[in-house]
Amino acid sequence: MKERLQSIKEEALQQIDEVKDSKALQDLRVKYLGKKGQITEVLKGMGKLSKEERPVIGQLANDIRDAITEALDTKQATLEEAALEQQLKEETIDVTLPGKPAQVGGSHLLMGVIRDIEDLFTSMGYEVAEGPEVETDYYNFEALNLPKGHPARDMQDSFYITEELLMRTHTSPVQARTMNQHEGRGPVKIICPGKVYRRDTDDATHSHQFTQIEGLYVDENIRMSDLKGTLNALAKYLFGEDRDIRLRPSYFPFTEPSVEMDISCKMCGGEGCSVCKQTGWIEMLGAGLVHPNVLEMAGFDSERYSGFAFGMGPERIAMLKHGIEDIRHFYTNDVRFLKQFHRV
Ligand code: 2NL
Repeated sequence: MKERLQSIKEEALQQIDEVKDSKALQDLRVKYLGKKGQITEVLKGMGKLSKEERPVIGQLANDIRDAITEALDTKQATLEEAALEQQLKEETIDVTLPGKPAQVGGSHLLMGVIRDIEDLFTSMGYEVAEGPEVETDYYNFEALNLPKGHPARDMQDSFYITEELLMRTHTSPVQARTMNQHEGRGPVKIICPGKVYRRDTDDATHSHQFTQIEGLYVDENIRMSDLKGTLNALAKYLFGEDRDIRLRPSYFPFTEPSVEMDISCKMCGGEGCSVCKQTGWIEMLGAGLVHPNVLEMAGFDSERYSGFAFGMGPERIAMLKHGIEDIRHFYTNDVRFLKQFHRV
């Protein structure tokens, strides 16, 4: 029995030494130490031994099992280390290779124009006001002196949701709502940027969805000269100190009198070119003094209060500033277009 155990030990150590992978090593562990392993088989025959021999053989069997266990463990550690070494070698990263640049997004050109205009007006004490894009007929039309049947309602073909609800056609309803909240007390000094919707067929100069910024200043003694000074500051801020403005009479249902503002053409210095269509002036926005009906409907005493309002299209501003010739560029979102105007 002694010899049998010794030869098991020698054979096991030999095989463990020769093993090349952990799967084979695991098989050897089962072969020698498992429930049906060779050592166990030998120990089963212990019953036939004499009383004196039993502890000696038992001790030997234990020692041999310990020796085999240790050999197995040592080998396993060696194999694992080699595997790790191999993996590290294969997965070495060349940190000197150039990286793949991450595509970083930026804010949209229109958001840049809107933020710039917000910055100017907040610096002059205005607050930014926002409101719903799905609007009631009342705030979108009625409260702005556009009663049912008014021809200007046809001028702005709208997306109706129900008889009473529609996608707002301008940001003016935000101003009407804000005036209402003031309960007849001035000043109201706000700027309202946002998306608006019209039932137009998209082409180079029309989009069924576009943006607008409107401004409103209601207080005692607000006059045309306040409007003109404000618009002059806006034009110079957006297009440069060397620009002049002029106001032409116009018509809007919610203002009286109404004006349109032109900005002097820089391309030709007033000589006349294709940008200004030979006039030396470029149309930029519409404005006027708030119609007394609009003030009264919003709860303001039109004998005591007056105000000015103006509205402009950020798309138009951006097109003039950057020579963009098709409004659809703002909404087709071709990155080659967008990237040219990325700001942080
Ligand atoms: C344009 C012209 C304009 C207004 C908008 C306004 C709002 C209230 C009262 C009176 Cl609550 N007026 N807004 C006034 C004049 C012109 O927009 O051509 N926008 C692109």
